[in-house]
Amino acid sequence: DQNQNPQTTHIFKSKLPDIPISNHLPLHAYCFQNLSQFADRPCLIVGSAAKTYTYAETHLLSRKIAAGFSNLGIRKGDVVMILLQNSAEFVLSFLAASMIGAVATTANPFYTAAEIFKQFTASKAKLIVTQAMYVDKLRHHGDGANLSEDFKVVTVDDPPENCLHFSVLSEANENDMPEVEIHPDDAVALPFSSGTTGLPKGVILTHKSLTTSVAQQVDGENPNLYLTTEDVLLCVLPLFHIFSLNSVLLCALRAGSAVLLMQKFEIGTLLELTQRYRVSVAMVVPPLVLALAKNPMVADFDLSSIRLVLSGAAPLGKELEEALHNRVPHAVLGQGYGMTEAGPVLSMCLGFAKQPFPTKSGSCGTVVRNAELKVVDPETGRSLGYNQPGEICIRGLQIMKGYLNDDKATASTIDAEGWLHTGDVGYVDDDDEIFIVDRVKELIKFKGFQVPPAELEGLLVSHPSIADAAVVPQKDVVAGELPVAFVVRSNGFDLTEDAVKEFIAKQVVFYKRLHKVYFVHAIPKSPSGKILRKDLRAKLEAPATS
Ligand code: 4UU
Repeated sequence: DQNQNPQTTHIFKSKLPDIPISNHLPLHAYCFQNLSQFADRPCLIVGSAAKTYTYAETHLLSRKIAAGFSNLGIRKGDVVMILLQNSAEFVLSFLAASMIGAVATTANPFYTAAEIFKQFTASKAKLIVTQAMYVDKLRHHGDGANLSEDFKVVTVDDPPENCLHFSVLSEANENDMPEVEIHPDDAVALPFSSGTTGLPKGVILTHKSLTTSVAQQVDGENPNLYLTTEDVLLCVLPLFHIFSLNSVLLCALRAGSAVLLMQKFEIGTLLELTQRYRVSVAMVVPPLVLALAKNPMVADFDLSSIRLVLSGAAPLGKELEEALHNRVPHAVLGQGYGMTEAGPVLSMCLGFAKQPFPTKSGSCGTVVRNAELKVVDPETGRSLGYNQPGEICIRGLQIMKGYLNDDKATASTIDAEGWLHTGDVGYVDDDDEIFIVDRVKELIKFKGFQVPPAELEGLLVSHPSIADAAVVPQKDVVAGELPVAFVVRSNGFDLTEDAVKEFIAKQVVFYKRLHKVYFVHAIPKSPSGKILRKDLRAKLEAPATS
C-alpha cells in the first residue's frame, strides 16, 4: 500500500479481552492461590510408581523442601540446578526454590559432562538436585569447582560419596522455612536458550513473567486454555524445557488439574497410562503426534478421555494434524507457539478456550491476551499488516527480563520499545490466526529440542584438521530438522565424515549429533564475515548435481 504511513505500527491482539492479572504474587503463591478449593484433589501422579500426591501434600512437601534448601544454606537469589527427568522431586524442588526466592536452572540430565558444566558455571549454581547415575558427570572438572566443597549435590535415590539424600530436604520442618520478601521482578527460573544467535545463554524469567504467562493461558472468565479440576494433563515432555514447565505444570497447578508425570516417552507406556488415568489433555511435540497418528498400537487402547491435544515447539504439518484427528476424532487439536525468551507463550489455539473459536489447521493460534504482537519486515523493520510474512515480535509483561550477564545479547533481542524479536517468520491471517513459515535465526530444532549451530561450529573448528565449518538444518520427516555440517578441511588432512561425526557425538547430547558432513572448499560468508546460512540451506534443498 503506497499510501500507508511508514510510521504506522500494526499491532495484533487476542480476540479475547485483556484481563486483570495477579502478577504481583510470587509464582508459587499465584499457582497455589486457589488451593483451598482443591486441596484433596490429585495434583501429581507418578505414572511409573502408581503414586499420587494431592494438592495439600504437594504444597506441604514443597514447603518442607524449601526449609531443607534453606538449612543447606540456599538464600534468596541463589541458583539451584535441577538435573532430573520428570518426577515429583523435580516439581517439588522447583516450587521450593520459588518459595525461598531462589532460582531454578533446569538442564537436560542426558547432557554430557561438558554441557552440564557450562550451564552450571554460567548460572553459578550452589546446589544440584539429581539422580545418582548422573553424579559422575559432575565430578572432575579440572580447574572447576569441587563437589561438596563448592557446591552440594542431593540425589533422589541412594546418594554416592559426598552427596546427600533427598530426605534431608523432604523431611525438613516446614516451619523452618524463612520468610523472604519476593519482588515480582526477581528471577525464579533460569532456563538456557541460544535465542536467535550464538551459544546457549541463561534466560531470566521472573515471578512476574511466569505468572503473567500462565494467566494469559488459563485465567479469566473465558480462558484461552480452559483447564478444570477434572482434567488430567499428560506430562511426558521434559520439564526442563519451558513448554512443559509452563504450559503443562504451572498451568495445571493454577487450574487445579492433575499432572500425570512420565519419565520418558515410550509409546506403549504412554498409551497404557493415558487409558488408566483417563488423560484428558495432552501436550505434545510433532514427533509425538506422528507416533500417535501412525503407530498401530494406538488402536488397542481407549483414548476416548482425551479432549484436547496441544502441539508446540516445532511446526506441525496439516497432514499430520489430520492424521491425528482420525485417531482422536472427539478431541480439539491445535498448537501453541512459544519461545523460552518470550516467557514462553506467544500464541495459542483459540479452539482451546472455554467458549472456543473456530480455528484452521496449520495455524499456531492467536496471540495471547494482555500482549501485543507485530510482524516486521526483517530488512527495513517496517511493521506489516494482515497476510504479509515477516519477523514476529512480541511485547508484554510475560517476556524475559533479559539474558544472564549478557547485555549485548539482550539488547539485540529486546529493542528499546520493549519488543522481543523472535527470529521466526510468519504472518497473521484475516481471522487473527498466526502461521509460521520460516526462521531467520540460526537455531535448529530436532524434535523440538534446541540445537545451537554456533555451539557445534565452535566444537568443529577446535578440531586440528578443520579450518572452518557451518552447521545448518536439513528437513526431516520424523525429527523436523537434522543438524548437518559443511566443513573445510585444513590443508593436507584427509579427515573422513565418520571421524567428524564421532568427534562431535562424544561431546554433545544425542540430539545435537551431526547427521551428515559435506566437505567444501569454503564457507560462504557476507562481507562482514557472517555465515550465509540461507545459501547453505538452499544447497541442501537443491537436487543433487553430478
Ligand atoms: C513452529 O519451543 C519452545 C517453546 C514452545 C512452547 C511453549 C509453550 C510451545 C507451546 C507452549 O504452550 O521454546 P524454545 O525456546 O525451545 O524454541 C523456540 C522456537 C521458536 O522461536 C520457533 O522457532 O521454537 C519454534 N517453535 C515453533 N515453530 C515453537 N513453537 C512452534 C510452533 N510452530 N508451534
